[in-house]
Amino acid sequence: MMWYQRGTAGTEALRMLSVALSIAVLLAAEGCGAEDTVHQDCTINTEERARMLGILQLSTIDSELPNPSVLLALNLAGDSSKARQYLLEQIKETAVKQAKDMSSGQVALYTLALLSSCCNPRHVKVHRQSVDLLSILQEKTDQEVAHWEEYGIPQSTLFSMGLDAQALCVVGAGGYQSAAVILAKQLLSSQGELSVDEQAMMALALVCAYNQTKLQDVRDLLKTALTKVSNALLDKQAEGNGMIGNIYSTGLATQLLLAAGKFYAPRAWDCRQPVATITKHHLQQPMAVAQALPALVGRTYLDSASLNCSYEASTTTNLQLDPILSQGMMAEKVSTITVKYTIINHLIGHYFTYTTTVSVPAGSVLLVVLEEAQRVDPNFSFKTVPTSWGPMVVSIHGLDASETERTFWQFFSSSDALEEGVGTYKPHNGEHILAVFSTY
Ligand code: B12
Repeated sequence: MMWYQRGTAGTEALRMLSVALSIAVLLAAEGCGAEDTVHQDCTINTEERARMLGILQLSTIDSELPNPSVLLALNLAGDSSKARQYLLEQIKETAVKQAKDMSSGQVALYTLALLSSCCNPRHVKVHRQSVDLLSILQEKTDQEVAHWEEYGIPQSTLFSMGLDAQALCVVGAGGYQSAAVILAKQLLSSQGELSVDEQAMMALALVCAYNQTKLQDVRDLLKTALTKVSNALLDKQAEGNGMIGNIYSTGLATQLLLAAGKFYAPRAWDCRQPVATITKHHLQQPMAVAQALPALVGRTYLDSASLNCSYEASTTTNLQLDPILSQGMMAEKVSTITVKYTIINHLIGHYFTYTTTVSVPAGSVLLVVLEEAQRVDPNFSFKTVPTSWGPMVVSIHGLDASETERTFWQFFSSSDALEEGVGTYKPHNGEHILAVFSTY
């Protein structure tokens, strides 16, 4: 039985040929490298690719948790460094030990990361222990669907459900159709309320599902949703001069526009615009780089199962850290800034509002402000958990965020919601930061 299929091939014959070739390569090799054709006009230059790969490679040593999005990006960008190999081993070990306790979206990312490394997710084996990641993913996706049917919301996030359906579809496993139909209906009924990131990940799943399904009414539904979303993202690109949503969602939206060409045809897409926008920004955060890089090399998550896996001699990339950033950090050390910080709960239980003003070294990230506030006044006590995007604040003043209640601590600069977390956002002198207990 075929355990995976290419999701984006143009014709049936080409798809079958591609599947056959990929399986042959898979049987012959354990590693990977990618050599298919990509949109040459819309790919980043060699220097920027090397800089981004360097950040990802370095993150494999730095991070506490192995990050499947990083492995996926390294593979889609054709990296064959030792760092990639080291991360692959860590991903396999973590999958075997922890997959059952992960969220559905995490299992989906592990599946895509392993697929793109030409490892069979049905049988991940490390030190005589093994795990069937696909069965776990199928079970967790069924739970997401059941939760949706009962409460009208996913157990985790729509973004994760998009990843679940993508992984199951790309692998050719089935069991993603109900999720795809839910995602399509949701995109049609409330596309405007969803973030660009969510729309892109949900719609990418639909592209794969559309290419695999023969049921005419399902195809019609998926086509309508994909036409709506891809056109909406093209409109956003035009409004934002290349930016689709914000800088962190532009890469994911570009993936969708790469994969969904036939759904907005004959409308033209200037793919150079978002690529130039992201390149100009010189992303630094490993997770931001990991989500942006696939589109910048002309690939999407749907290509995970069709990479040409063959080990070449290991290549290492010289890490080029942004000189402006390091100079800036040195200059900023000399002075201090003052930041006003307010915490508000007007949502549940005993309402509270506390405000303080703290001084921290200029150039400090927001986390330092929170730590200083907590040090001088225990009312500002807080807790964080490590995530793929860095530390996430999960509790302030003893009030915990809850996935079941769908509550979280939302951060603002005056009235504007922050677009980065406490581990990377750098407040300026005189800024007013607010943490507001909110729902999503
Ligand atoms: C769903 C979502 C949320 C949900 C998470 C709900 C949940 N428990 O599942 C909620 C609403 C809580 C949320 C909050 C925030 N988010 Co958010 N979120 C997302 C989104 C759309 C999908 C994440 C996901 O499901 N991933 C799939 C799963 C399988 O992967 P995962 O690693 O397990 O995902 C976890 C982390 O992503 C974490 N998380 C979610 N958002 C953030 C943000 C930060 C800064 C951190 C450290 C962690 C984190 O929660 C996920 C589930 O546990 C992403 C989009 C994206 N491009 O990744 C944005 C995204 C990650 N979020 C973002 C931001 C800015 C925030 C906030 C800082 C917004 C704010 N102004 O307060 C807050 C976090 C504040 C805090 N308390 O520290 C940015 C991060 C950009 C950056 N460079 O740091 C993203 C990329 C959106 C964007 N394009 O701007 N988010």
